[in-house]
Amino acid sequence: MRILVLGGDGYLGWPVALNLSNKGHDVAVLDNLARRHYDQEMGVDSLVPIRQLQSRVATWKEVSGHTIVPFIGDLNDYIFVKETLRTFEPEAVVHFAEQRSAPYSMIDRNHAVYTQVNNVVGTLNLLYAIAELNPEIHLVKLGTMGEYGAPNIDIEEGFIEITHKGRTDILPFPKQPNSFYHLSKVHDSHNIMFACRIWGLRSTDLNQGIVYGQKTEETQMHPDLETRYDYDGVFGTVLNRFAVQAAVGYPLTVYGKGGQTRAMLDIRDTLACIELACLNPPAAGEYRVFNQFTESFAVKELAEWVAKVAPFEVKIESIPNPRSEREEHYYNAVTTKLPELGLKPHLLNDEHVLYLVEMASKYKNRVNVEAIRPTVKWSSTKSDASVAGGAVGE
Ligand code: NAD
Ligand code: USQ
Repeated sequence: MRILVLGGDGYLGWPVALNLSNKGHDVAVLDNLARRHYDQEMGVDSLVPIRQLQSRVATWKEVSGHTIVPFIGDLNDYIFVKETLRTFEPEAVVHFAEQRSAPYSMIDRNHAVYTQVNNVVGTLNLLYAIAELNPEIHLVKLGTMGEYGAPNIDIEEGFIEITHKGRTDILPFPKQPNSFYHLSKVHDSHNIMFACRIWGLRSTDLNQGIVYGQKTEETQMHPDLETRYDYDGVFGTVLNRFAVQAAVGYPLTVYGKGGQTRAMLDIRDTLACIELACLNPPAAGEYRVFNQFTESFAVKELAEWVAKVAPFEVKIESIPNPRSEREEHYYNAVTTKLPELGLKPHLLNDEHVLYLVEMASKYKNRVNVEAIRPTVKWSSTKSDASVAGGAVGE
């Protein structure tokens, strides 16, 4: 298939592009390199060194013989988006290209506005470009399990049958997201569902859980093919952070009680899910939702697991929660559609937790310990994150 990966310079987009290319698909990547600018804004860097996009693509050609075509530009630039689709003529577009950090979106008004404009307008541009140029294109959109929040009932896959005053309908599952970033994904979902209905587009909205890990078959083929790994208080995600904290002897930062339970998956399963979604497109006019995760864990449970398997002493510290979120709650989310399509998950085990800690230890000299502390508080409209002025792109 011809597949365009938006956000193809990022943590997930790059290894997904490599994987699809390795599987024999014709792949192009689009990215405005904003993620590299957020690093500069925050004064941090990926734990694992990464190369420039052009050099990654050149190495991939040398190592595999396959070509990945890079398009550098912004999804918010409609002419550029249309030109890219016109030039590459994809059958599927995999859309990772958004500002994806909840804390970043909560720094202050500038960062909230930037996040929502970047994400919502970028996706809207894409919907218009697909509708105008080729409505047959399958849009595979990265949403998030955080769109649902943590309701006191089971989380269904996108939709729920409701009987109200004797009448029954199947309706979108209620959304209770927990940051302006997560809200941007909800807004996207509504826009995509609407575009499918009015223009007959086809889309799969992948409500993905938190991804952990860094190595994939393809990224291990050459050091220049590595993907990024974030551990700082703004972009680092929970298990990836805990592995780095353990490696540098920083007490694991459990926010509040640590009973926050989240859906999660191994980065290798992200790759598999994306290919499964691309190979099995929905019908014209269909908007479908897959819950893309394999297991759920409470934050405290993850910290205890890291402490148990690390080959050195690890302390766990409950620190005041910088976020406004429930710290103990019911959580049971359904995921059936990706397993039905053939997903064979890599479940978390001691060996993999140990690998994460060992991988972090290998690069521990690159860790900026100052960047580990969470700096963004939900309760304040201003944070003490080290940012000067507005958000990237403003
Ligand atoms: P990332 O920040 O590493 O990658 C996103 C990429 O998109 C970056 O390279 C960035 O430069 C690019 N980008 C952002 N805005 C753009 C724009 N307007 N135009 C062009 N390019 C733009 O993030 P990631 O961790 O790889 O996540 C990718 C997607 O998956 C995001 O949409 C995120 O919400 C979703 N997701 C991620 C996780 C996770 O745990 N990392 C979990 C669930 C969902
Ligand atoms: N947490 C800690 N300690 C830490 C970091 C996080 O206790 O050091 C807690 C948070 O309070 C939260 C949970 O761990 O309850 C998850 O936080 P996270 O930063 O790992 O993940 P989140 O902010 O939800 O965002 C990440 C990605 C985002 C994606 C989302 C999937 O950054 O792009 O959409 O995971 S989901 O969580 O399903 O919404």
